[in-house]
Parts: sequence; structure tokens; C-alpha cells
Amino acid sequence: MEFEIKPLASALGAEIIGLDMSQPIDDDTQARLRQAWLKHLVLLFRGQQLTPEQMIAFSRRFAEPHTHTNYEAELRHPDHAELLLVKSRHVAGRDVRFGEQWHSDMSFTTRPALASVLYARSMPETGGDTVWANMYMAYETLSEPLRRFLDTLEVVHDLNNGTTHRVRPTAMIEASRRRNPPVRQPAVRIHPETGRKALFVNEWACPQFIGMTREESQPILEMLFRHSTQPEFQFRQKWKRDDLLIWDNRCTIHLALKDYTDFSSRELMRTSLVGEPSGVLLTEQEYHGVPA
Ligand SMILES: O=C(O)CCC(=O)C(=O)O
Repeated sequence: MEFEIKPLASALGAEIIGLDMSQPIDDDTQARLRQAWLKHLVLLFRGQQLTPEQMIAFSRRFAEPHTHTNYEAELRHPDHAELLLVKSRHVAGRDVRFGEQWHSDMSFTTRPALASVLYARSMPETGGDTVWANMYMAYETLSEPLRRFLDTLEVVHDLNNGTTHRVRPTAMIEASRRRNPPVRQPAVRIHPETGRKALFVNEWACPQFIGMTREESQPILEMLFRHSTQPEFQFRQKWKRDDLLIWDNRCTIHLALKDYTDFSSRELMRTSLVGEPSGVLLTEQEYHGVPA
């Protein structure tokens, strides 16, 4: 099957033109799509008409979808455990946009998402874009001594570190922490398919390095957050209804922009695809014993 690959930014992102993803795709086409995805990290398919089952089938061509038991029930599709409903909400008296800090999906688990898929159902007239950053570039553009230092480090990934999680009532945080205990991950991950190194830290999940205090960790982490999200490393998606987009969480981070107010106007469906094992659950001592 023929298709065109149109790069959308120099750092990452490409549009695939000429494929209808509601239809079966032969193995050769799927293999070429996967190569394109490994090269461009984010693939966009415009104008796709998919049922929930077809969206799950599309996702399954890349990897097995998570069933999202670590998320609250209200965020899950009532009939399909594989589908998350991505919409903004009011939580603890605050407007919370799904994904409003830079992150990599499920990095706070020992099976971080290999990929995620978003399918746009409705969008505000203006605003509500999503931005991705290339974490290969983030790693490769650091100085050699810093790369060597980071290669040896592990970093805490904690879902409840995010600003939207920290402001919730204590009981809610505790329940979320039981579902999502913090993990330690390598600060630099070797991509299992390409063999390239990618920086694996993000502002949502990462409060500190293992074996270092927060005071020592934070200036380094803040520098890395700034460095990795510079505009030259980004691709920005302006959504249209029926856009279908898949990205590689092993070498990208992403951010949902907060520049819209009408919550009911923006809704997407998401699958997250189960990735290779990475990271280890923190021991109580590691979690509570690290000097602040
Ligand atoms: O709503 C978006 O644009 C992105 C949502 C997000 O960050 C996610 O699904 O992980």
C-alpha cells in the first residue's frame, strides 16, 4: 500500500498521507509505518473515521494497550478498558487540564508506555494544542561530561509529584499513591528498538535523583527540563476533529497547552501501549529516607 510521509517539524513529527486506518493494513505497510514512526517519533493521520474498536485495533498494530487500572474510573471509557477519555476537569476546586506539565506516559510505573495514541473527538475553536519534544536531541546536545554523569544516575518518577496531583486532598493523594507507588528509572534510557540514548526525566514526575538530596538534584533537573523543552526540539500539533496521532514515549515528552477555557469543547480518546520493563519500585527507605 502506498503512502506519503510529510515531515511536520525538523525535530520530530510527520504526517502519513494516503492510508485509511479503519481498514486492514498488510504486514509490509505496517513494517514501513513502524520504520517511519521510529524515525519521526510522532505520526499524524488526518481525517480518520474510527469506532472505538478500530482505534484499539490500530493501537494493537504497534503494541498491546494498557487497561488503565491505575487511573480513576471516571477517566476510563465505560465499555473499553483500553480507552482513556482525555478531558479537562475540576478537581479540588481547581481547573485541571489533562497532561498540563511535560511528561512521558506511565513513566511512573515499571512498564512505562512504549507509545500512546490520541484520537481527537472535539476541539475548541482556538487553543488546546499539544506539544512534543525530542529526548534523543535533548540527550545528544548535552556536553560530554554531563552525558557521562547522567548515564550513571537514576531518578525518581512519581505520578503524585505533578502540580495537579499535589493540590488534591490528602486522602485522594494517598489512594493515588497506593495505585501508583513511585519508581526509580535510569535518567538516560537506551531505546530498545533504535539503540539510541534518550534523556528520561520530566517535570511532572521527577522530584530528585536517587542518592542525591533534593537541594542537589533540583538545579540539575530544572536545567534539564529547560534544556529538553527548547523550541528547536519541539513539534506542535494543532488538532482537527478525526486526527489520529501515535507517539513514542521512550524518546519524547509532551505537554497539553492550557490556553482554552471551555472544558466541554475538548475531548480526545487515548490508548497507552505497554512498554518494555524499566525501573524498580522505590523501597520505603528510599522514598522516606532520602535527605530533603
Ligand atoms: O490532551 C492532550 O493534548 C494530551 C494529553 C496527555 O498529556 C496525555 O494523554 O498524556
